[in-house]
Amino acid sequence: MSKKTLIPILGDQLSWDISSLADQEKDRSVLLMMEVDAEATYVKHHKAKIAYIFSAMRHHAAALREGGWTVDYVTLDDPDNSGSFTGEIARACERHAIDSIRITEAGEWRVMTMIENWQDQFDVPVTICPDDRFIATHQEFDDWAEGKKQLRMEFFYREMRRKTGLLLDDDGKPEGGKWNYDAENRKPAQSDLMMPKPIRFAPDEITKEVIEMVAEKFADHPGSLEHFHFAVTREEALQQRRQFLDHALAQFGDYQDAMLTGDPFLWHSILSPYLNSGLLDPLDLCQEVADLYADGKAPLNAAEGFIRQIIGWREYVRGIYWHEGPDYAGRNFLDAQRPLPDFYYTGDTDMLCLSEAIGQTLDLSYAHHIQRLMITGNFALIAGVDPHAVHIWYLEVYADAYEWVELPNTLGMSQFGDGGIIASKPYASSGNYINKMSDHCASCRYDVKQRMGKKACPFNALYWDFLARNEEKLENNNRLTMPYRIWHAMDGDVQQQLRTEAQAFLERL
Ligand code: FAD
Ligand code: DLZ
Ligand code: SF4
Repeated sequence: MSKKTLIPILGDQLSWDISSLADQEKDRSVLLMMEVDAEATYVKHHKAKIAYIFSAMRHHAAALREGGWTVDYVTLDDPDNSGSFTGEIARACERHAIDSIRITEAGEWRVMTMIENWQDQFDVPVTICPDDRFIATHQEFDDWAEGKKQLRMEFFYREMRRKTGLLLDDDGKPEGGKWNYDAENRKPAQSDLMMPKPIRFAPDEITKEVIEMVAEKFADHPGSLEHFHFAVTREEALQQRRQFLDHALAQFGDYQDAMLTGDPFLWHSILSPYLNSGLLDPLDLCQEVADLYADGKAPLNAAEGFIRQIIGWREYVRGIYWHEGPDYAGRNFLDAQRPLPDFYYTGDTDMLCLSEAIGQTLDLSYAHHIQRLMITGNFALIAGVDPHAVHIWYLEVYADAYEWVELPNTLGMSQFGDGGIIASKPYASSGNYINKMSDHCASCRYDVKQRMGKKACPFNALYWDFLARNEEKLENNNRLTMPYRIWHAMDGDVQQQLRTEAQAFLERL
C-alpha cells in the first residue's frame, strides 16, 4: 500500500484553499481534524466559542469529504481521544501508513512549538506551509519594521494599500486624496428601529449536537449557549457578509466608535469569527468593499475605514505578534498587578457601560471594538489590572480570539503593556469619552459629570489616579502633556481627594 501525507487541518484553518492542501493529490492525502480537550481548556474559552469552532469544523469536514478528500475526524467524545494535537498525530500515525506530515503554520507560538517537534517525535518529514490567507508575509513585516524607531500602523497600512492596490487611483494615489478618513468616523449614534441586524443562524442538527456536548463537558466555562447565533458554514458566513455589505457598510464609518444601550452590534460587520477561522477571505471581502465604493454604493469614509481595519490593523497586529516573539505575552510596562475583578465573568456591576459590554460578551461571545477598547479595556487599564489576566479574559470570551490577533490588541493596544509599541499613548479615559460616544451614562446610577462623592462616575477618579500612579513612566509621553498639565494645575486637596476616592473604590472591587 502506498504511503500517504497526513495533513492536519486546525480549527482556524477552515479555508477551502488552505496552503497545506495546495498541489496535493487527494488519493495520496489523509486530512486530520481533531477536537481536543487541550485546545478547549488551555484557557477557559466561552462555551459559544467552542461550539462555534467545533460545529464549523464538523461542517467543513463534510464539505471537504464532498470535495473528494479523505478526512479522518476525531470528535471530542471519542473514547480514544488523547486530548491533544500531538497525541492525536501520534494516534493517526498508527491508524494510517504515513510518510510525511504537511501543515499550514499555526496562529500561535504555543502550537508552533508543538508542530516544530513533530519531525523528531514521529520520525517523518514535516512541511510547515506559510499561511497565505494574510496579505503580508512575516518577512515583509520584518523588512518593514527593520531599523524603525516606531512601528506605527498607519505607515504599514499604506504599504498594504500599495501592495493590494485597494482604493488607489490610476496614479497610485489614495482615493479622495487622503489615506485615512478616521476623523470623519467618530459620530455618536441614536437608537433607530431601522438599524440593520446581523443574521441569526438557527442551529442545525450538527450544531445542536455540538451545543449539547459543550454544555455538558464545559459547564464551568464562561458564557451562555442560549443565544448561539453564529454562521457555521462558508455559505452562511457569505450570507452575513452580504447582509453587512448591503445594509450596514454605508454607515459603518460614521458610527464606528458609537455605543448604544441594548444594541450589541450597531453597524459593525460581525465577520471576525469567520475571517479568523477561515470561512471568509479577507482580501476578497476588501475588494468587494472597494468595488462598492467605486460603484457609488458606499461612501469613502466607510469603505476606507473598513478596509483599514482589515488590511491595516488586522495585518499589523499579526505582524507585531510574530515580530515581537513569545515573550510579548509577559510584558507589563506599567507593572500593573491587580487581579481581574469578578464582575468580568458575571456582568454584575452597577456601572452600566461595563454591565452592557460584559453582559453581551457573556451572552454572545461578541463585543465591538470600541466596547473592548474604551469600556472593558479602559477600565482594566485605569484600575491597574495585570495585563496578562486581561489578555486571558479576552482570549477566553470572544469567538474571534486567537492569540495572534487578541494578544497585541489587548496587551499592546489596550493595556499599554508593551510600553508603546502599538499605541502612542495609553487608551485611558475618564467617563467623559464614554458619555460622548454612548447613551449609557444617561441611564446609569452614577453621574458622569461628578468627579467625587457617592454618585461620581468611578471612571473619573480612576483616570486621574491612573495618571498620578504612572507619572514616572508616562510624564514624558508628549501625547499626555495636556492631561498632566491639567492634573498639575489642580488644587493639592482635590488631587488628594481624587486619589483617596480611587483607592477606596479599588479596595471595594
Ligand atoms: P468590524 O468593526 O466590523 O471590523 C471589520 C473587521 O476588521 C473585523 O471583523 C476584524 O477582522 C477587523 N478588525 C477591526 N479592528 C481590528 C483590530 N484592532 N485588530 C484586528 N482586526 C481588526 N479582533 C479579533 O479578530 N480577535 C480578537 O481576539 C480581538 N481582540 C481584541 C481585543 C481588544 C482589547 C481590542 C481593543 C480589540 C480586539 N479585536 C480583536 C479587534 C476588534 O475589536 C474586533 O476585530 C471586532 O470588534 C470584531 O467585530 P466585527 O467583525 O463586527 O468588526
Ligand atoms: C480555539 C480552538 C478550540 C477551542 N478547539 C480546537 C480543537 O479542538 N481543535 C482544533 O483543531 N482547533 C481548536 N481551536 C483552534 C486552535 O486553538 C487554533 O488552531 C490554534 O490556536 C492555532 O492558531
Ligand atoms: Fe459608565 Fe460612568 Fe457613564 Fe456610568 S456614568 S455608564 S460608569 S461612564
